[in-house]
Amino acid sequence: MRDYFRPLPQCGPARPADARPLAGGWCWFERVEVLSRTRAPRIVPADEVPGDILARLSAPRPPVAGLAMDRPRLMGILNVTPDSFSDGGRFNTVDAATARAAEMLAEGADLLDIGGESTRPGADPVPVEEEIARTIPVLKALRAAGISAPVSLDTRKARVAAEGIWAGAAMINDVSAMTYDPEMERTVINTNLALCLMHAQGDPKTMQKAPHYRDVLLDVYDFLEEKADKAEAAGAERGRIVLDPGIGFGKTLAHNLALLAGLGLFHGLGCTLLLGASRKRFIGTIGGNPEAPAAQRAPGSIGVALAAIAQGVQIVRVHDIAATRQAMALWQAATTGRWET
Ligand code: HH2
Repeated sequence: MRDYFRPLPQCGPARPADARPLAGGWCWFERVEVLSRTRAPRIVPADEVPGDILARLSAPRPPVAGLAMDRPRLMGILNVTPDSFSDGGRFNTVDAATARAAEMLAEGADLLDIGGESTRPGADPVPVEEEIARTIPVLKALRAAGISAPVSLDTRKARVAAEGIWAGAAMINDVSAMTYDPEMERTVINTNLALCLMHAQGDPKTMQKAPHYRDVLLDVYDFLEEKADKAEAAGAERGRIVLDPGIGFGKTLAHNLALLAGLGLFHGLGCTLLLGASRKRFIGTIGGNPEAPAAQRAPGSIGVALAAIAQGVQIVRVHDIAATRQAMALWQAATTGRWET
């Protein structure tokens, strides 16, 4: 049985000379938790980690969708659907979506993620023509409006991705990690687009019916490693691949928390990391008001985003841009004791 190495991330300025950068970013580490499926965890100095894994843990990540990964980036969620769990029906005309995109960018979003198919628990798949009709006119309208910020297209379908690539998408965000549509790999690999591969157990319709793992953190790690290796073997450079543990996709509250607490582990895969926890159900549950509308989960969502950033996650996918941007600025200033404008 193999060992897994989770760096213990730190962000403060009192940094020992032999500390290593975490993914070349704002965190550093000098100790690592060694995890295994058969033995109790133990903590060791970083220089006991095998050289290839240590190199992956510390190497800077190349820019994603034209954005340098040396600071945390905010991905603004733009669901052009009638039925998304927190904002369905609000932005599903081209004008409303364009206005929302401009608003999120003005509030400090670094990139946008347009989705035309809800993947909330219990959701039905959307026919491909319908998904194209929802998303591509929005992408074109953003460009026509002179909005040049990078846009990610949240789709599991190769034909939607292909249309998005023509319309100027900078990233394809596939929550099925290219397992839903056999044509996806062929469609995206030979482009130079960023490619987000997310872990999900089961499909949206049934994924929350008794999800089960041997060890959720290690199982998700193995899954993402396999998918990243497969994409790389097919021709995608590792620097283009973005990995996401898929909070809420076939996971109980306990599974979500184990992943959130262990996020640093995934840096060992040598890719940029993305996290999407915004307004998800567990935030309402832990926040003490599970029945309140999802739009009231911004404070808890920000708590999770900051916890991810404190573990070196480079991209956080959020609905509430202005509030998250403010929280990030204050987290950074309070952690480093410096304010950089
Ligand atoms: N979550 C959702 C959709 N896409 N993509 C990534 N990479 N990671 C995520 O966690 C993720 C995602 C679900 O959230 P949302 O888009 O807000 O809702 P809906 O699926 O109902 O449209």
